[in-house]
Amino acid sequence: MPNAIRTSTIFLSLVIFATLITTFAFGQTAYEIDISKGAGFSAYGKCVTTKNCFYPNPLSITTGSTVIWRNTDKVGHFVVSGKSNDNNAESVFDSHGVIRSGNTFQFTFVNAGTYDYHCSAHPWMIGQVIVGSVSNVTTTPIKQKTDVQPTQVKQTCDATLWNHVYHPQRLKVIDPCKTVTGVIQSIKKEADGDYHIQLKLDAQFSNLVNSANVKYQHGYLVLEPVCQNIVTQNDAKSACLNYKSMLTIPPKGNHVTVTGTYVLDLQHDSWAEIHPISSIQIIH
Ligand SMILES: [Cu+2]
Repeated sequence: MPNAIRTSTIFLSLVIFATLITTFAFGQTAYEIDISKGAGFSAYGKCVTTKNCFYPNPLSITTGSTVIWRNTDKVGHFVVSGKSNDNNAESVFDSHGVIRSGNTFQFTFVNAGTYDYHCSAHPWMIGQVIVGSVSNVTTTPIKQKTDVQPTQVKQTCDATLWNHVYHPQRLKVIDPCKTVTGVIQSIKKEADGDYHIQLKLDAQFSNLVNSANVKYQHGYLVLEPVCQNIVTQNDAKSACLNYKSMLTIPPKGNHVTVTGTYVLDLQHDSWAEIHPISSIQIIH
C-alpha cells in the first residue's frame, strides 16, 4: 500500500475512533431543534424567509442520534416527516397530535439519509435533518446537548379548552385531568362541532363507565374533542368562534392514550365522558 494512502487510512481511523469516543463518553448524543416563536403566524413570517421556523435548519447529525424538537412558540405545532405536499410520503416520524407550547417531541435516527419534515398545521414550516453514517459527517452541530433525559410525557390538560365547551354547566367534573387508554370504536361528527367518539377502555380503566354508558353507548366511554368541525348548531356557534382545535383524531380501530377532563354528562343520564380532550395519541 502506498504511503500516502496508508497515512490517510490511519488518519481516517483515528477520526472515526475519536468520534466514537465522544459519542460513548457523553452517552446518547442528542440535538435540539427549536420551533421558532411566531412560526405559526403566517406563510410570510420572518422565519419562513430565513428558513429557520425550525432552528437550526438543516441539522446534520450522525446515525443513532436523537433529535428533540422543542416548541418555543405560543401555539401548538406538529412535526411530520416528508414534505407537506407529498401525501404519499412514507412517514418516518410523526409527533401524532399537537406539540403544545413548551413541550417536546423526539426521534432517534437509526438510518442515514436526508429527511425532510414539516408542520402539518402550518405547511410553510419546513425543515431537514441530514443523517450521515458516523464516518462521513464532518459538520459540527450548531447546537449540541448531551445527557438529555428521555422526555417525560407529562399528561397535562389545557384549561382554556373550557372556553370552547358550550353550555359547560351540563357537565359535572369528576376529575379535571385524567389519562385513559383504549381502542376507538366509532367517530361521529356532531352539529356542535365536536366529535363524538366511543372508546373501548382497556381493562384497568373499565370502572370509569357507568350504567348510562352501558345503556346508550354499548359500554364505551364517550370522548368529545371540541371545535373539530364546522358548527351548525346555533347555540354552540359562539363557543368555537375564532377557534379551531389542533387535535388530529386517529381513525377507528386505533389503540390510543387520551387525556382530558373526566365528566358526567347530566343531559344524557350522566354517562361518563372525557370532555374536552387535551391530547389523543396512538400507542405504538
Ligand atoms: Cu405549526
